Amino acid sequence: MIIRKVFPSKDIVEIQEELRKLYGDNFVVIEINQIKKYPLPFIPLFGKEYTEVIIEISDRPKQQEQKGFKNEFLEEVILKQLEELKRELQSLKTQQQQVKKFTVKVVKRDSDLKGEDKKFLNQLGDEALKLLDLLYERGFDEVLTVKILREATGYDIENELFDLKDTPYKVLSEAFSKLYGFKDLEQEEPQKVIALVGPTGVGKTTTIAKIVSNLVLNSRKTVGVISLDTFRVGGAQRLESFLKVLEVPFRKADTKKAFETALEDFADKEFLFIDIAGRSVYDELSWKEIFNIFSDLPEEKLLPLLTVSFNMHPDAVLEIYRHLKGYPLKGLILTKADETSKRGAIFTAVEEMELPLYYFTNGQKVPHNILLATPSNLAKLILETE
Ligand SMILES: Nc1nc2c(ncn2[C@@H]2O[C@H](COP(=O)(O)OP(=O)(O)OP(=O)(O)O)[C@@H](O)[C@H]2O)c(=O)[nH]1
Ligand SMILES: [Mg+2]
Repeated sequence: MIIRKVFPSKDIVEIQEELRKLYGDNFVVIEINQIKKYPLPFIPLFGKEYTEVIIEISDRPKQQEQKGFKNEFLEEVILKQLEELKRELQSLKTQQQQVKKFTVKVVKRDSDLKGEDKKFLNQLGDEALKLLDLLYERGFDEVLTVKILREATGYDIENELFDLKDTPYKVLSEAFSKLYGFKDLEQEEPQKVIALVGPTGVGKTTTIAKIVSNLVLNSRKTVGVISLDTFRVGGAQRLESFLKVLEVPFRKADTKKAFETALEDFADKEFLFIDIAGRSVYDELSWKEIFNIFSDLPEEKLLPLLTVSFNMHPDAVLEIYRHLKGYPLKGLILTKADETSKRGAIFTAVEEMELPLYYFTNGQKVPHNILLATPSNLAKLILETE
């Protein structure tokens, strides 16, 4: 006799037990189906899942092959359920690994983070997490990373997560524009005396050559350059030869008097650059001498730009800044972006100095390897892969 039974349960072992209670061992499962039942016929609403089992009941003791058939069938169903469980487990494992990977990072670098910041980091969506990884990879410290991510993300109510508001390039540009100051030298009032100051070898002279080329060749500005790098053999020679090609007037000045004469000579120039040999922060006398040369210039005329390289440790940059704090530094130039992938590290110092950014340089080629400091150029430098 073939009969059909419907069970509210989906658990096949439970169903088998029920059947066994009813028919002992004298039944064979022929078919199992998952079905849906609706309270109102023909209206497919509020359906509930049931298991339909078709069995054959026999009066005779059960034969071996029938048992085999039933077991085979059950095996197949159980295997299917196991497969599903396996898949679910696998997906849970992957999720757990991701959480672990992320937690390790946060725990490793969260020494300075407040509780609410840690909570924020643990609520980031996939795209925001990718950006978090990138910012850490670029050397941004954890406090800055949180600040940038707070600007870059919005709350997604549906998923209860903070995720990127737009593409990484756009969100980074926007975040940087809010967090740092950016200035364009060409928008400065005319006849500023621009002096690049900083440690030895960061690229001050090379950067002056790049800026001057661009001002003269692209913006058709009138420029003069004065070098205070007179005590080193050949200190000013390369710059002088380069400027000759550009037909930019150049003077060397080793005294305050010579400097003032050069200033008078260049009184008609729109931009005036001062090249200074780099020196140690500890050489205070030498810094005093330099700023003494500028002392008769009205402060609003002088634009000393601290020049440091992306590959310097932020503490080293801050040490220089603190030593020079008595002087009127007005902005920053960051050089050698091409020499490190950790281009975010220096922003710990940038944030503390609160000086606006003027230029980034990214290579030795004059005049090409220079970028105006803009939020979007900074975003490009941060997103760029080597
Ligand atoms: N990779 C790389 N090298 C640069 C960059 N800017 C300058 N340099 C190189 O850095 C070296 C030093 O450059 P300078 O311009 O002489 O540096 P400086 O700051 O004037 O040095 P001092 O006058 O000695 O204080 C040179 O070999 C430049 O070619 C840059 O953006 N990237
Ligand atoms: Mg130099």
